[in-house]
Amino acid sequence: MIVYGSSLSPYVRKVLAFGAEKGLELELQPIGIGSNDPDFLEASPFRKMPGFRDGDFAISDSSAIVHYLEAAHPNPALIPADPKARARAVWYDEFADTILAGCGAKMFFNRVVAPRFLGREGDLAAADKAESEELPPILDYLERVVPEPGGWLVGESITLADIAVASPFANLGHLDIRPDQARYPRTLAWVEAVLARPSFAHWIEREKAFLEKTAA
Ligand SMILES: N[C@@H](CCC(=O)N[C@@H](CS)C(=O)NCC(=O)O)C(=O)O
Repeated sequence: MIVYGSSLSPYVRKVLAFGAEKGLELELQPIGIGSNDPDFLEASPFRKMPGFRDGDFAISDSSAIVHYLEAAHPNPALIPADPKARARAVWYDEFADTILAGCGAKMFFNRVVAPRFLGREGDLAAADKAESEELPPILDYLERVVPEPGGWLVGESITLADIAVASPFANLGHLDIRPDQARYPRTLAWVEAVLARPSFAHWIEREKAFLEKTAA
């Protein structure tokens, strides 16, 4: 199975970590923003990463991809079957993809992607505003819902909820932004625990090396 994109995208990283937690072999085919690669375009007609291919089946959108993987490879289950637990996992995935990653993108895109990879200035005022105004209420919310150390967002084991919500924190980490220990102790402990799992750590180490190599 092929994932098209870069693991620097929180959506791509989410799919790669989800696959790794299932013990699946997903091959990352590097694709940059705006790529015209025909195989990527077949999977992702609007050029959003990740694209995905399993033989002659191609699709895009990280959530569509993880639901496909869950249905095709049910064990270990990463999307709960219980109706309420499933709804909560889907909520956290949606929260992560829109609210959290949307806020994180304003920082990561404007401070890293635009100047370093697209050769243009980022909107640093928008990045600063996202950090000072948008991020705190998101972290306040997470601090209320994140479990005691050793726990998971939904149920008794890791699920899509943990994977989706933790993924954008890797981008914040690349910007040296971490939840404040005094104000967000549960969130910090939970983020660090999820991102330290081999399913994430493998990719985050590679990203760090790449970012160091491409630093001005
Ligand atoms: N809802 C999509 C979002 C994908 C997305 O926006 N990916 C960004 C990278 S983080 C992208 O490809 N942007 C390039 C563009 O918009 O042209 C998903 O979950 O996969």
